[in-house]
Order: sequence, then structure tokens, then C-alpha cells
Amino acid sequence: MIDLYTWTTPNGRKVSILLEELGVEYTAHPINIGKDEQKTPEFLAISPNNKIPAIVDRETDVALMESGAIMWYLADKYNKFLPTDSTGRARVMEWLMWQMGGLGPMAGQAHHFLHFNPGKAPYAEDRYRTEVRRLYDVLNKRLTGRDYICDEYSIADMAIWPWVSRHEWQQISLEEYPSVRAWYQRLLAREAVQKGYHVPKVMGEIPQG
Ligand SMILES: N[C@@H](CCC(=O)N[C@@H](CS)C(=O)NCC(=O)O)C(=O)O
Repeated sequence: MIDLYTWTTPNGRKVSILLEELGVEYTAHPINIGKDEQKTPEFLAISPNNKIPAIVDRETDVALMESGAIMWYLADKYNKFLPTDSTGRARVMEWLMWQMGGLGPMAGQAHHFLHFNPGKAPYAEDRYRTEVRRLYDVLNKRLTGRDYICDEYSIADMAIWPWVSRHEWQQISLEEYPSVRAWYQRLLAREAVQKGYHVPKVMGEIPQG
């Protein structure tokens, strides 16, 4: 049994989508970051960096923060969505790290400056708009001629997809990135992706791409 501490953001949805895909039993605990619930001592005891998502594995009492580490742990534990051969595994890790160190932080800044605070910092708007477009170009090239980021559907897809679902906040039209769009819609058709998106609560329709 897994306890998931989460909110309706891309980093939170990465883990709920994986848990839905794995079909394991879990309880989602909403941590409303708009109300600073991530700063309570109870939550800090689980997630010392005061950010969602976090999990506690009740079978082992392991508490984990950082969505990439959580996905790796769960994929390893249930032996799914992460290849066991070293090259296949490294390739999935490569794209998981690309999301954790590139797309996530850069798109997060794009949300901050372009979506929530437009007009306040033209330099920052230009910087993050340009960098996010570069990352979509990289992703589009990777996905051209492939159904998934790596050879098979993996945690790399599940980590990247929720960030792409916020493309409108990043001032990105998926029409400009046809391979990303086809992949986005391929994942959107999955029941587990739809269910995981709406954890811990429904916050509007899923963008259709
Ligand atoms: N690198 C972390 C980032 C987590 C993160 O930025 N979480 C955001 C929501 S998506 C958060 O909890 N923000 C609350 C805050 O910064 O106080 C991960 O991937 O888990």
C-alpha cells in the first residue's frame, strides 16, 4: 500500500499516472500548495524539501520525495515501465533526467513568468519561452518515427507527458510539433493517464492537444 502526497500539478500527476498504470493500491492525500500545506511539520517529516509529490511505502516504511526518484523506486519495486537490461534502463533514465533537469524546471519558470506574471519581466519571458521551444524541438525530433520516448512505454513518457499537458501555459501550440502531438494524444487515450491526471481532484478538462 502506497500513500501519495500530491496536488494537481505536473510533478504530482507524474506519480499518480504511474500508480494508475501499475494498478497498485494507493491512497492520495491532497497537499494544497496554494494554501501552503507543503510547509506543515507533518509534511516536512516526509518531504524535507517541502514540495509535492512524496510517497510513503507502508510495506517498507520508506518515505521518498522527488518525483524522479519516486518513479524509479516504484518502477523498480513492481518491475514495470523500466527495462532491466543496462542499456535500455540507461536510455529511460536519460530521458527521465532530461525531464527532471530540463523540461520541468524550464517549463515551470515559463509558467511563472508567461502564465502567472506576464509583462513583469520581459527578459525572463523571452528566455524561458525560447528555452521551452528548444526543448519541444528536441522532444519532437526524438519522437519522430517512434511511438514512445524509448523502445517501450516507460516512466520517461509518464514523466514528460504532464508537462506537455500544460503546453498552453508555455505558449506552445502542439500543431508546430506534430510528433509530440501524436505522442501526446496516444498517451491521452490511456485510461490510466486520464485517471492519474485527475488525482487528487478534478481541476478541469484535460487539454486535448
Ligand atoms: N524536483 C521536484 C520538484 C517538485 C516541485 O516543484 N513541486 C511543486 C509543485 S509541482 C511544489 O510542491 N511547490 C510548492 C512550493 O514550492 O512551495 C520533483 O520533481 O518532485
